[in-house]
Amino acid sequence: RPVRVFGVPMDLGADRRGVDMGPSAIRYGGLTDELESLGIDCEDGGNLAVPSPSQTDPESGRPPDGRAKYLAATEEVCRRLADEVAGAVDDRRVPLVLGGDHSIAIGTVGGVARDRDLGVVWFDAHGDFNTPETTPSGNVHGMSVAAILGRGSFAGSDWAEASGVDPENVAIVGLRSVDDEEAAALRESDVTAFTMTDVDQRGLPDVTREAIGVAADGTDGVHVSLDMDFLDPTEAPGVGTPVRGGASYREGHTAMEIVSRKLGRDLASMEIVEVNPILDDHNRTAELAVELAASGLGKRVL
Ligand code: DIR
Ligand code: MN
Ligand code: MN
Ligand code: MN
Repeated sequence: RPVRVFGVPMDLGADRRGVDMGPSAIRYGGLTDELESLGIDCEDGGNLAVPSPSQTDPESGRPPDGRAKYLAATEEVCRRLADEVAGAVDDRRVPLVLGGDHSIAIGTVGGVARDRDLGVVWFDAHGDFNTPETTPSGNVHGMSVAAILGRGSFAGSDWAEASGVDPENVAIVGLRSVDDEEAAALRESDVTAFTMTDVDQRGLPDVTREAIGVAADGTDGVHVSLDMDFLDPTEAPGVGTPVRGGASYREGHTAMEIVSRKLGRDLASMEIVEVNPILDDHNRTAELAVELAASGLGKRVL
């Protein structure tokens, strides 16, 4: 199926500057050529305009009882991203969104879920399940799953909760760094969470298949959100918040190959985020992102 790529040079949702260069690094890593070589019609929808931190007030949009830096600016970008992504879906193209920090998932999911019941598989070292009330950092990239599900002060916000995604159709894979209150919230929620301990014990293929099953059950499509810190920092050093003990190079490919084989046409959209070229070893992490996008979109060895 044809793809439309969007870059979202967003770094308002994270502490380490530089993740705004992720879309350029991934394009420079050869994304379009790689996908075209698979016979995929790949159109570049360009980059969305994102204000820089110095242009915006970090306190603007802050909820009364919580903390969430740059929330007003993040909301504004996510609304525009949702419109762009919905436009791609209308044109029967699979949106492939390049980050930027993970806050952009709120916009991607908002757009893809507009005309359907969407499930989500979230590959990440982190839960991204904080709310403005529980966040230790104030960074929105650590809140995107909570925002999509309308938790805490995201409840009732038409930009962050409009997806209608059911927590029972959300699965997170790769967890190894979760804040205390965030962990308690995840445990009591209907979200399915697989830690690296689950991966150690059951193996990544088994866990990934179950995660996809959860997201696909009763929905009309699945969004795959890949935070590059899902991978071990030895393979993906260019991320803002690396955590030891992540997926290996082969496990990354295995996860994406299973996404492609098991979901097929039910893959509604894909997103690759948190590539930070400033922290990278040459362009290694972006090049790996390109490889994983190709595997997720159907590349086979034979
Ligand atoms: C941390 C880090 N849990 C926070 N989150 C990250 O700031 O809420 N998510 N890095 O990708
Ligand atoms: Mn994340
Ligand atoms: Mn449903
Ligand atoms: Mn992460």
